[in-house]
Amino acid sequence: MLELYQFEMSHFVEKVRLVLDYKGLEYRKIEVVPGIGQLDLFQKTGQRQVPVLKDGETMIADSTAIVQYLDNRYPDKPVIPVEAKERALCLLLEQWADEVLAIDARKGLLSCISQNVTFRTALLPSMTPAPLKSFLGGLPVNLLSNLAAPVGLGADKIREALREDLRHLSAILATQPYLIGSQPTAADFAVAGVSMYIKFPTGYVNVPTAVQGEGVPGVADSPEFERSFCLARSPLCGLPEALGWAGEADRRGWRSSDFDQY
Ligand SMILES: N[C@@H](CCC(=O)N[C@@H](CS)C(=O)NCC(=O)O)C(=O)O
Repeated sequence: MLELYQFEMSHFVEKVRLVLDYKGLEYRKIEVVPGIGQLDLFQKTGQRQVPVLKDGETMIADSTAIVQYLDNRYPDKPVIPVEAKERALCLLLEQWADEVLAIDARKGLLSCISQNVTFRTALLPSMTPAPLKSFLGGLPVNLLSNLAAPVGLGADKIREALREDLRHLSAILATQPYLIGSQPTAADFAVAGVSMYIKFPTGYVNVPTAVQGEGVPGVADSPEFERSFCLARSPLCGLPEALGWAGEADRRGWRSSDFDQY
């Protein structure tokens, strides 16, 4: 069986899980212990980041390389278009998702962590000692925000960058169910995966209950993005029944009202 070396909360891992689920491939998740587990990964692959996919004797690092490997090795339900223009658009959007949206989303999460006690404590690893948890929870918001601002983590700037990202996605999705057209592609899975940090889904992966449905203020809770955000974050949900994905949509907490338009 395929093995996915992962961190449950990694948004690049999420991109790969979505593709594996969409293709209906069985896989076993192997949770990597930060630090020591990454040394093991380094010995196996020459790099220390997740995701890494193991297929028999083959090990592939990097979410984009993994998605390409999966499409070549398991061509049913392809996610990278064959037609030249669609393929180019798909790969460009995937790259934008990985290198722009993912960074904005990560900054958004950091700004939530610095501003919100619930985020700060809920996202700490479960084995974090209680005294450290309460120390971090008690740090004043102003102090953390001031520390974050010089490295481009000002909450207003991040919120505006994310809103702009979502507006671009909404404009594309206003006239078609998926980013490249009528079928989901690697671009949709990349956007869906990496935007996990903008708004944490409900009933989905092992997200702590305290942050489920929560996210970057002014983005995750904005009525303006209620619908576009759902499409941007979870493009797969566009036509779950047609894709035989009704059960998957339930598991992931997507509401049927999200799909009314289709
Ligand atoms: N370009 C890589 C990025 C992977 C990445 O940034 N992984 C993070 C988790 S989201 C990681 O392993 N961080 C641990 C580290 O850098 O030591 C991909 O697309 O897979």
